Amino acid sequence: MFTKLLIANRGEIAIRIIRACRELGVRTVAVYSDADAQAPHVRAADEAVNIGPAPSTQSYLLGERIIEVAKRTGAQAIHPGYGFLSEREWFSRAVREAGLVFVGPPPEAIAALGSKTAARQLAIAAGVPVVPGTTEGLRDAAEAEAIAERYGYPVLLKAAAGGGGKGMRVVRAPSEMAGALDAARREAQNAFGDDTVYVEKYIVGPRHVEIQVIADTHGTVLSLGERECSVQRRHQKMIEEAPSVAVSPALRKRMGETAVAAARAAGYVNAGTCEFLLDQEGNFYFLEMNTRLQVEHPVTELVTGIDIVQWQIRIAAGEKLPFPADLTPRGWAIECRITSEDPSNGFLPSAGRIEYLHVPTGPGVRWDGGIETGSTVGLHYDPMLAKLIVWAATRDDAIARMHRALRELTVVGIETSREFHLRVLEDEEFRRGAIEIQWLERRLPSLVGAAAPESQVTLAAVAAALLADRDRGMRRAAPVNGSGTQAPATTPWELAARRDALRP
Ligand code: MV4
Repeated sequence: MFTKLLIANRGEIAIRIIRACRELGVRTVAVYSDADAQAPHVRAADEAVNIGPAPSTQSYLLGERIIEVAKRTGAQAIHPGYGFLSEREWFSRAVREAGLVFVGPPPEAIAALGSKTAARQLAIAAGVPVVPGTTEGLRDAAEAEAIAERYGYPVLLKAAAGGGGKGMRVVRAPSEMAGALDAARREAQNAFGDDTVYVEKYIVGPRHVEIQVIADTHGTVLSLGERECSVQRRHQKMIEEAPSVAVSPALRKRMGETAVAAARAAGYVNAGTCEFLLDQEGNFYFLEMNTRLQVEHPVTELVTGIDIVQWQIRIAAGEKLPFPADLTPRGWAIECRITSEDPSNGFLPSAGRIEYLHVPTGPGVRWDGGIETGSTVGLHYDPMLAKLIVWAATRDDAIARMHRALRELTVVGIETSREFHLRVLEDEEFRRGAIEIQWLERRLPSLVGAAAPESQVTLAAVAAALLADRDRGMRRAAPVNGSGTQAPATTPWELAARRDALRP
C-alpha cells in the first residue's frame, strides 16, 4: 500500500478520499487555491499545499503543478476525484510518466471511451446494445434526412465529442432537419472545438439508469449494480437511488453483464460507470462510460457494503478484488445533493458565509460534506456543498428517513436546495417511483410553486412555538408517510434555525 497520496480536488470529495486514506493508513496531501485557504479539506489532510489563485484554470486544473507537488511531498499516488482533471487522458498519462500512480483508469481506456462515436463503435463490437443510429459524422442535412427516414421520427442529433447534452437537438420532422443540424454543429464547435454530429433514434420517456463497475489489474471486472438517476435538471442530477424500482433481478444481471463487457472491451481498470437509457418497455441502451468516481457513488456503497473509494486506492496499489460476481443489493439508499442554489428563484447560485450549519445524524444517515459553520461559499466552483445519503430496509422507509434528515438539516446564511428536496420527497409521483428523465423539469413548477408547509406558519405562530418550546423537550414528529398523527409544522432543529436567522 502507498504511504502517501495526493488529492487533486476540493470540497466534499476531497474529504471523502481523505477518510478512505485514513482508514487504509495512508497519509494525505491536499492541494488548495487561494479561495480555499480556510476550507475544511485543507485541515482534514495531513499536509496541504497552495497551488494558485481561485480560478480553477490557475489552480485545480494545473496538472503539471500538482504532479510537482506530489513529487516534492513524497506522495506516490494521485486521486483526482470527479470533475477537474479526473477524465483528462493527458493527466492520467502525465502522472504515469512522472513515476506516480493515477487512482483511476489508464489513459488508453479514457481515450477509448472519451469520444461518443468511438465508445459506440467499441460497444457495438463488444455486443453491447446501443440506441439505433449511426457511428459516423453526418455530411449534410440530406444524408441526415435519409437516415432519419430509416429509423422514423423523432430522431436526436448528437455531438460526437459531446457530453452534458451540449450539441444535442431533437428533430421531429424532415422540415426541422437543416436548422437543427446547423444549430447542433455550431454548439458542438463552440463547446468542444469539433462540429462532428451524428444521428440516433430519439427514445421517448426513458429512465437514466447507470451501472457501477469496478475492475482490478488482475483481470477481474465486476458490476456493483445500478443507480437510478432520472431526477435531474438540465443534466444536473439532484437525487439518486440504489437500487432502481424499474430494475428486476433478471434485468440487473443482464445490464451488469453488459456493463462488464463494455469495460472489458475498453481495457478498463479502477471504478467506472456505464450510463444507460432504460425505455418504457424495459429495453436498455448503452450511452457512454464515465471514467471516474461519480458524485453518487455512496448509494452503491450503502446497498453493497463495499467502500468504492478504498477499493479504488487498493486497486491502484495492485490489490485483487475479493468480491463474488453476483452481488445482490441490500435495502435501499437515496442521495440528495445539497447545493447553494435557490430553487424558488430558478436555481440561481447563492453565495455568502454559512453563519450556522447543523448536520443531520441518527440511524441510517450519512453526510458527505465539504462545509462547516463559517465557510464562505463563492462562485468559483461547483454549487454542490454536500450530499445527504440515507439507507433503510425499503424505499418507503428510505424516503421517510431522508425527509426526517432533511428537516434536521439547518443551513443559515445562504440559499440551498433543502426545501426543494423536501417537496420532491412529498410528491406523489416520486413516491410511486414514476420518474423518468423529463419528470423533474415537467414537475418543477408545481414543486417550487407551492409554499412549503412550514413556511405557511406565520411569524406569530413561530414566536409562540419558540416560547412554548423553551421548557419542553423534543416533540414527537409524525413520519412523512403519516399514520394518522399530524406532523408538527416545525422540528426543534427548524426552530433553532429561525432563531438564528432572526437574530440581528
Ligand atoms: C438520448 C436521449 C434520448 N434518446 N439519446 C443526454 C446527455 C447524454 N449523456 C445523453 N442524453 C440523452 N440521450 C437518445 N437516443 C435522452 C438523453 C437525455 C438524458 C439522458 C440521461 C440523463 C438525462 C437526460 C436528459 C435529457 C436527455
